Amino acid sequence: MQERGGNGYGLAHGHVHVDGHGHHHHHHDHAHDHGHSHHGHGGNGATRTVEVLQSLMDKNDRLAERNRGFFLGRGLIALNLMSSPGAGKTTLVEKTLEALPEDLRAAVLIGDLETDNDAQRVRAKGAPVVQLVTGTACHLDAEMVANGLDALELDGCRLVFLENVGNLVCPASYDLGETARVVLFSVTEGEDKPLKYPPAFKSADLVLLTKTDLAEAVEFDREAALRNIREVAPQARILELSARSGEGWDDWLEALRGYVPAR
Ligand SMILES: Nc1nc2c(ncn2[C@@H]2O[C@H](COP(=O)(O)OP(=O)(O)OP(=O)(O)O)[C@@H](O)[C@H]2O)c(=O)[nH]1
Ligand SMILES: [Mg+2]
Repeated sequence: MQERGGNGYGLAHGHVHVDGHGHHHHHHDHAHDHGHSHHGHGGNGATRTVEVLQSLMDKNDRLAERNRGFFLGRGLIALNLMSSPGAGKTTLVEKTLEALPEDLRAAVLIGDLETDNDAQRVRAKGAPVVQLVTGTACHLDAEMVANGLDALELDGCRLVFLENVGNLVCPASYDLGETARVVLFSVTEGEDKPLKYPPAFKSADLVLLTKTDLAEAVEFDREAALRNIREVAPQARILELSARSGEGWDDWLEALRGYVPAR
């Protein structure tokens, strides 16, 4: 286990869990983040907040470029998985690891506010995995990913899944240097969610409509959901799938294969 130090921006969150043995609680100050909540500080305070945020984002973009170079240099495809809590990110990763052919080995970075539950689930599939415990941060950032990559065994891997913190808002603002953004949206969330939480959808390359096996039980209005996704994310490809029934799974694996250039 290693821990990141402060970086001069008061952005000191993010523990890296490599071994899965519990977690340590250190109390950092969290003068970072929550990009949309800095209202009403008044006067100079507000100006200062904007400046700090701007330098934070500049720094993130710089580190994201570095991650992008790292991925490119190693021939790795990095997919940033975003969704609201429980839409099925970890389940998707688990089942994908089971289904991937030998020549598409994958490693996994997982961000959660607390616990390494997800890393344990993925580790059980035999893939290299690092849990990033973000504390109070509602997203992964490029620095956390860089630190996680340092601790990840990537030899022989072609894919890296970056499972973001469950949240459709904050993660969208942070470039991680990923190859593509994959947004999961489950049929149980309500068809209007893309309209209400557009940030993640707006930057998605691929939207996965998940848990289609539950569509009937929740009287899911497929046409309305697809219309809403297309309205907010006209650029995105949409796939419908169920990790439970296996529906749509071939298309997902084919899409993954499509991201990975032949060697
Ligand atoms: N019926 C059904 N349940 C699913 C499917 N995919 C995931 N689930 C269930 O949905 C719940 C949440 O799944 P996770 O994979 O933990 O979701 P997550 O997005 O990783 O959640 P966070 O990391 O907490 O944001 C679990 O109980 C899964 O078994 C699916 O395709 N069908
Ligand atoms: Mg998860």
